[in-house]
Amino acid sequence: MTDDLAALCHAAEHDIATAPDLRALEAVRVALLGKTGRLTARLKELGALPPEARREQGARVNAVKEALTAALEARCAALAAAALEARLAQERIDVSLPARPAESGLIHPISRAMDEIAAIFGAMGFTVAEGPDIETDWHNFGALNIPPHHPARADHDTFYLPPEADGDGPPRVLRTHTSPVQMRTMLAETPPIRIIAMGRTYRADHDATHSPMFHQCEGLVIDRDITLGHLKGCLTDFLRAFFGLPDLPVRFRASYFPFTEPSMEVDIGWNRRSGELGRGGDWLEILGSGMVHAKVLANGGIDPREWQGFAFGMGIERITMLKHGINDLRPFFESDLRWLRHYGFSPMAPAMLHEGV
Ligand code: 2U9
Repeated sequence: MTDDLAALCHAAEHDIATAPDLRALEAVRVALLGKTGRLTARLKELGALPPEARREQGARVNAVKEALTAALEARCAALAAAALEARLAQERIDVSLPARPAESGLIHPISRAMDEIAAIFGAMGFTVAEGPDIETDWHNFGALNIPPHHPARADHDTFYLPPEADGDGPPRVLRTHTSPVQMRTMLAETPPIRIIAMGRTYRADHDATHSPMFHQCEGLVIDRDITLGHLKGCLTDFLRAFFGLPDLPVRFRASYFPFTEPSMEVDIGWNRRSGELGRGGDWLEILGSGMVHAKVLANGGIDPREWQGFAFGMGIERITMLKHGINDLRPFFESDLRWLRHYGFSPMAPAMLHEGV
């Protein structure tokens, strides 16, 4: 019996010492000390022995149990430490590796153009003004010298909105240009005023060169003794900075807008055949401008005998397409990731004047 117990202890110590991993060690533990384990069986046998023999044999079996439990614990700790070592060796991190480039979105070319426009006019002392997309008919048309049956209304293909729930509010439209933002600024502030207004505008027009939602940038300068010379210098500087061509030819041509008098359309030099901007011998219309009409100043609460100003307006899609050689308007708003990855701009390289926009 004693030899038998010694043999069991010896064999168990061998099994514990040679268990290759934690799973094998657990199997050894269960085979010894589990419900039907070999040592558990010895402990159960003690009950059948006479008291004297039970005390003696009990002490022996318990000593073996303690020794084996300690051996199991020691082997378990050693195997766990070895497993951790192996994992650490395998999962070692090389902190000297360069960082993986983070997945990043890109800036839409329209947003980029608006950032560039704000940077250029910002350097000339303009601030950016904003206003609502849903406008009153008066702010969008009436105040700008476009009364209800004026022919200019026909060009705007306006989205008219149903009256508000109580039916008492003013007639409303989706703004057809950003001009109401300038009108609101005139009403809210006193001159001198030097602002640009950029954002979404809406016209019920949809084909290869027109989108029902597009973006405009307009500007307004009001001060004492502002002349056509200021207008010409400001827009020439802007166009040369935006297109990155310091000698870009710029031409001013008489035109008509209800809100400016006199009015001028602005052309830039390009080559009609190659599409290249610059001294190409041809002219391309790019924006509209003029001295703010005296009636429009008065509608904005500004005395035209004391203050003068100029205003201008341009389509942002159009100047963006020209700058980057994009020949189709439609993909601007189709959210096609292939197009966006091609024409998008890194958010890590914001539009800054000192780097050249
Ligand atoms: C106020 C006074 C005057 C804004 C102006 C234009 C000329 C113009 C068009 C260019 C292309 C719109 O996107 S487009 O179709 N705009 O030609 N806009 S002057 O004049 C204003 C605006 C507000 C209070």
